[in-house]
Amino acid sequence: MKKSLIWQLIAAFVLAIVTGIIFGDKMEVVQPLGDLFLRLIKFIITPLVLATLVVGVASTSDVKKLGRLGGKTVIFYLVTSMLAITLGIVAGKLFSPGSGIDISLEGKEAPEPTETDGVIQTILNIVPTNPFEALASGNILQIIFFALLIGIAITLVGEKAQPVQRFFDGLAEVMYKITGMVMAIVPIGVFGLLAPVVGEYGADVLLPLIKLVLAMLAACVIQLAIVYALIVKQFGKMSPIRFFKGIFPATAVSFSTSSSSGTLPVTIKSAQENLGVSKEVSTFVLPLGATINMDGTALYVGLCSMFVAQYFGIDLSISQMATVVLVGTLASIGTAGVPGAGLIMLTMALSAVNLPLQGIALVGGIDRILDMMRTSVNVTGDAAASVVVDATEKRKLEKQKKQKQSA
Ligand code: DAS
Repeated sequence: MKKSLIWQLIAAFVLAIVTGIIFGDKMEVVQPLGDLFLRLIKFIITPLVLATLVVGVASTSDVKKLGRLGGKTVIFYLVTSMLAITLGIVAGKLFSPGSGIDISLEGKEAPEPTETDGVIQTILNIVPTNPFEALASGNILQIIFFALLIGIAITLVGEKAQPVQRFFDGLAEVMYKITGMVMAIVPIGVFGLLAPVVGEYGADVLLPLIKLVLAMLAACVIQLAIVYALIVKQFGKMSPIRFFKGIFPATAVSFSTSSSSGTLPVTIKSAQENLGVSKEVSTFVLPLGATINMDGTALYVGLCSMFVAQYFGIDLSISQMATVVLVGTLASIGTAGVPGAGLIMLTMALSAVNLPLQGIALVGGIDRILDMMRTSVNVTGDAAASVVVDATEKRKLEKQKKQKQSA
């Protein structure tokens, strides 16, 4: 990645914050720049994920290796999500953001109770009944399922399927090229998305809930600067500085768009070009992560469950907190990486422990700000997973090579 892109992104952030503070909600005039950028990266997602994953799987031609890749990835995601939700609960205990706040719920409607699909239904939902509908609706989990089967079938069919593999090879290269073209306007997109948000959410909106915002910020920083830094260093054998610098474009785009799925093209390109993650690993781990791995959201669900309980003067028992951890982790698997997804997961968690759903109305007013923070953690967590899985695969290959040489 060009060094200039980092500086252009920092400049875009600073300009967005300064102009947002000075001009307030007048900054909505630049919203079309952000919307154009968002449409451009969303346009890339489906063909990029489908083509690159088919090529990745077909080139692996080792179903056992695919199973190993999938197993490592899912275990990584479940462990970091449960860590994150526990961190959120601890932050809620330490900061007590819901105690003593002066906000009235007069006239605020409670949303309808929402329940998780349950483990079986969540897994069944991964199988598309119509793959073309999955492509049209951008259902990433179903696209991944479809791409995996195509890739495996290409390998099993062999020679006759070569034209199909060449088609997806070509499509993958074309989509990488288009992603590179769109990456050139990332700073403009970040500015167009961020400035109107800064202008809209002034101090008057944030101050009443400042303890919650600060608790969320502190917990996100811990998840990023301690959990992920330790993980990439220990298991990814990568310097945390190199990791955070390399993934910065994706962290910046996810912060501005509040969409893990929307950021996916930038995450894939940053992981490959800046972190050296192989195409085979990045095109499998990252699309999967954009949908089922939401550490930031899990952290937010844990923290806000504590916030709501404190606001209503309810003491959550250990078993209720355990329920929040389990429901939050399960809900994150079935929830798409789009803006506001976390609010749905929070509704599920509050329903599961019978906390008043009016609590959603309390945090809904600043959800966009909290969403920006949790989505950045979601995407950075996905990238950390790709670094670790890639490093362990490379170490395994090295070991196999040495064994062959010594044999
Ligand atoms: N915005 C979601 C995402 O894209 C996260 C959330 O809403 O919690 O990951």
